Amino acid sequence: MTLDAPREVRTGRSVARVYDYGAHVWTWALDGEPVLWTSAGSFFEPGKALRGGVPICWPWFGPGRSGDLTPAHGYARISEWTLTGLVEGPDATVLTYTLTPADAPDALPGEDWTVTYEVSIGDRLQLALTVANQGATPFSYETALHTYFRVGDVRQVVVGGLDGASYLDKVTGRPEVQAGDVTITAETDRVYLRAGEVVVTDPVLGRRLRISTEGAADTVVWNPWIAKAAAMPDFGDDEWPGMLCIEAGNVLESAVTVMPGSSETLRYAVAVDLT
Ligand code: TA6
Repeated sequence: MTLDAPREVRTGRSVARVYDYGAHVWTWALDGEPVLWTSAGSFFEPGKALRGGVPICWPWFGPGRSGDLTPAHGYARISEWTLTGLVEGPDATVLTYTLTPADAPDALPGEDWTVTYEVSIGDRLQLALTVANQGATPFSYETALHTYFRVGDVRQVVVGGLDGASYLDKVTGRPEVQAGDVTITAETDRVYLRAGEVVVTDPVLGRRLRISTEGAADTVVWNPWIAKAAAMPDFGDDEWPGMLCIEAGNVLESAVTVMPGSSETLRYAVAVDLT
């Protein structure tokens, strides 16, 4: 079994491919230059996550707050979403996807929610994930837009915007405080308790990625480095220098609770400046 082909979206300077599976933005290129990273070893099978692009982590992150939930990062990224809208505008094409408990076998009985995901493809990539609770009881979840960026050499990249932010270092398990810009010199897996504008400066590709968010409390920075990359079957051993994840969402203590009749939205936007 393989996946249905992704939708290709072309607008002005942008070309993107989006799978209905996982409502997964797989590629986005600007002026022919890929902005997102994808692994040459990615799986393309129902039930398995795609390795790269923008996986949607929902309704939990990693193994969840209990530490024992599967599938990793929740079931949204391995569920078939329904395309409910496609609007081609002069500057951007907007795809709208929905997911309901009927689409998600792992949803718990009695849950009554609708997840709506708007993907705007243009000179910027703009994502909005809205969770509406139509049920009679509050609904809590974690979420993150787990964006994989293509970089020239992760060892030369500088990530600004997190100076002074507290973070959980998932490699050591220790809480830390960021001093200055973030550079990548080893396996890096950090949940920063800050979200806002983060700027990734890539001297090799000669560009800056400006990431802005709304409705997020956390920023996750991840590069598996050598050993972790080699341990993942869907990640090439030599691919780790070419990628960096800058994720935004609400994870761990920042999990979201949506009251009955309410909704919450996570927004994530990327702009690219040439340096
Ligand atoms: O966001 C970072 C992280 O939680 C890492 O700990 C690593 O597990 C990564 O996500 C990839 O997770 P995945 O389930 O896609 O292999």
